[in-house]
Amino acid sequence: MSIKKIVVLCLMLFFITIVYQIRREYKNLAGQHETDIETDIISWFEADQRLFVITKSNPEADMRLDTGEEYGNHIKIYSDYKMLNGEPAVGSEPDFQADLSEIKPLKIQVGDIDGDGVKEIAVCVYKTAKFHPVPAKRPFFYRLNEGELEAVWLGSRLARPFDDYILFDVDQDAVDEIISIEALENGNKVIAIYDWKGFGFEVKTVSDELEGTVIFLNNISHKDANVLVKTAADTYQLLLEEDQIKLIK
Ligand SMILES: [Ca+2]
Ligand SMILES: [Ca+2]
Repeated sequence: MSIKKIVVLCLMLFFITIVYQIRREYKNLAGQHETDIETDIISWFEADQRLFVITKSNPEADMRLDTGEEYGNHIKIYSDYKMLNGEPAVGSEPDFQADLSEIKPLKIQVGDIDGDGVKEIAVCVYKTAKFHPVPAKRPFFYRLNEGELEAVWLGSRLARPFDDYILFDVDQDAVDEIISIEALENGNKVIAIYDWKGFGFEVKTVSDELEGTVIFLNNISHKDANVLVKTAADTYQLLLEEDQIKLIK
């Protein structure tokens, strides 16, 4: 073996050891603060050098909706975290945490829905509502106010039952819209876009019907530059042209 190869091998070993040590250090730190139970991250979103997560306090617990989606019980915000191989590793104690066990949180997103420059926290929850007494996914919005989680809008529903939604500034006015994938009674899907109107969200536009499964391919854990949607037919970039949704190959 040449000296060059040995040097390369040594460097690789050194790098692997460092990554392993950072991982272990962060895991240990998290463990020290979470009583003695490790936490599992169900959903996370990175914004403004902070990590917003939904965690499950008991990793052994099988917490799933009828849809198969996992839910958690706490939301936590960390400024001390690292990204390792595209996955977050949380460090010391969170800057903020709240117990949302009662409402089964399953997805967290962050965006500025009213354009005041301060980001709101969107949490998809699974619960019954007063005028719709069956468990369903519901879009809840919060803000942090003097260290407290304050409700902005606890929506009982969107226009139709939804599979998923993201926050994205699709019309580039520095305000994030809700973009959702919703189910029609015939089983087909539509993509709907909503604007915040100060008291709730209002439908801005709805796409043509789409057959089969529709999912978002990005904007899941951080803001991306565009919106990619996968349908049974193909993968598309979602654009808004004269308030109409266009899916471009
Ligand atoms: Ca805001
Ligand atoms: Ca916008």
